[in-house]
Amino acid sequence: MKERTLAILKPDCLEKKVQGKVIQLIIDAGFAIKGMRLLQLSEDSAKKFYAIHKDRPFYGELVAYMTSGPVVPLCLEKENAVADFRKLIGATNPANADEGTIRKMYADSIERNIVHGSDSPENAKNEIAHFFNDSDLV
Ligand code: IDP
Ligand code: MG
Repeated sequence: MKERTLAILKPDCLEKKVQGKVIQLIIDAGFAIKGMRLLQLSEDSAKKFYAIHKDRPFYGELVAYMTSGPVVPLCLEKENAVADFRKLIGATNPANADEGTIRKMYADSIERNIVHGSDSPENAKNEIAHFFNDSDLV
């Protein structure tokens, strides 16, 4: 059964100008792009998106990083999309990410790690709704 997940190409991905390469890797891994936007996150929107981390020590820096430049949210679809996308991006800390993963290839640090991926189907639904109306998705 097809499933959807939310990806975000983070500000460092666009700063490094590797968004095209990362999108190609996503397409080559079999994900269909159902929605794609280019936007600047407001502080309020970033805080809301990462509210689950509000008590973590890195929350303030995370919000500052995610609002430091434009981002590209993507709604992706394939079978087992949530788990398979997490596999494609690799561990949060690129130092621990497997060879061939997007974070291993492009990320600099545990914070500046190029890409977001939803961690459960339920969170994916909420995260997709953060950026997309149903009518925006193809
Ligand atoms: P995930 O993106 O792999 O799901 P989470 O634990 O959900 O990782 O953390 C959300 C984001 O917060 C990470 O992608 C990263 O940008 C940042 N982050 C996570 N842990 C740390 C940390 O220990 N220091 C600084 N930033 C962190
Ligand atoms: Mg997470």
